[in-house]
Amino acid sequence: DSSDMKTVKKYINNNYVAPNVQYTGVAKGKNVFVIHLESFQQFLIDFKWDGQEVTPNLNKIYHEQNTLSFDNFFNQVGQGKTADAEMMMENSLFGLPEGAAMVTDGTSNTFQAAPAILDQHGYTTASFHGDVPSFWNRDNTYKSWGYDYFFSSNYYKQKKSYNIGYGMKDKIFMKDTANYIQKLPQPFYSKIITVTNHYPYLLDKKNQSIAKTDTGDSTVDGYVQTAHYLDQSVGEFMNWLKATGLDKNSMVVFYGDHYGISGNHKKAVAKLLGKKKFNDFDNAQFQRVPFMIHMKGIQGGINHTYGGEIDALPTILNLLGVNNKDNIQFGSDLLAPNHPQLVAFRDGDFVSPEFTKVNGAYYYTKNGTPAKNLSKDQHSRLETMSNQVATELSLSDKIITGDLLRFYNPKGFQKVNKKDYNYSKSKS
Ligand code: GP9
Ligand code: MN
Repeated sequence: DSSDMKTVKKYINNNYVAPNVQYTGVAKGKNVFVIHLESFQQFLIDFKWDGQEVTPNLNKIYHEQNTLSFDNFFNQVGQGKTADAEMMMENSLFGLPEGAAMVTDGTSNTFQAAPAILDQHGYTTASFHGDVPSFWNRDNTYKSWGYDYFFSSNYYKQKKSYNIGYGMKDKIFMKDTANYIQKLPQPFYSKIITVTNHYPYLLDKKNQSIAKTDTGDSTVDGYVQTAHYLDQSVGEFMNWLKATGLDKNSMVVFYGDHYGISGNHKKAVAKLLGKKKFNDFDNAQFQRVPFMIHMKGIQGGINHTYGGEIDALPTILNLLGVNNKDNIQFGSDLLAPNHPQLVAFRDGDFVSPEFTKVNGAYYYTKNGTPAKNLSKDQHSRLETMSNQVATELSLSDKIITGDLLRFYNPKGFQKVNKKDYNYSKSKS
């Protein structure tokens, strides 16, 4: 009830981390592209196979001076996979311990999500995805999040040859999406959800331009091929952005939503990475995904701060000059000097620069050796971190399962009225 909301608010206030003021508003009024790189892991960046870079376009963006890149950014999803990533990226709330919150609570709950927040700042908001609108209950959840538009499969030219694996081929999807984007009033906030680099990593012959890997694990070996294709679609999209001049007044955010290769393929991964072993600790470190913010004139570089998807929204809002002090968000600005470098996994494990918790056991993050003979101080720090992770997960769960945001009215925020939104394509 509303007293639970008070408890949450108190916790959020007490743990508020002020953002980096040097970056406040550097992207004020810019268009925003959030490009969802399906199943894309950080290890693919600069990875070579068959004498080729697997993702040359993303590598280039990663290393550019006008890109803020993060190399210790983790996915924090649970069973909800993509849906959990979307929940964290746009609400700074965790997914649930089981199921997908977008499905179980997306329709009825009150949210204070990125689209609704940016709407108050004059933004038009749109999400793009080539799959059916009902997948992950997006067609209902996006209304609760305040998306003005949701362009899903009905809005795209459909042909059998346009699809592979899970849905539309990224290159075709991106091209059609660009046409819609050109018609959006500016400034806009747009989310573009790719899908070709999704298990089982299928690609038609014509689009294959790098060889499969040779681990012998058929679940793994197609991964570089679809990642390479996704990268090409990103390259084409960036060229389009330049050609239209939109690159001059836009900020482009890239993120990987979750792993592409699960912990069930340790042998193959070891071979892929040229390592002797790959254990559960290594798999926890393997949960790094890209997070890159690309914009003309931004002071970029590769930032080593530990963080994750929960931190994306506070980081983006600060760049846009939007104050989030009154919002209920569990992450904080990744550029903040005091950013707490504690990355919660959905099961209560965590990663931090010093310690990693895997299956309840502690390791040194640097070398993966078990953390034994700890000092009193180290011990108490581990306990504090474990408690903090547990507290934040459970408070976030309370918000979602108790629909607590309906009791909370942040200053200047206008409640979303779901009835104002309709994503069905009118048949003409
Ligand atoms: C489908 C897509 C896949 O619409 O977003 O979701 P995932 O299986 O990665 O959670
Ligand atoms: Mn996904």
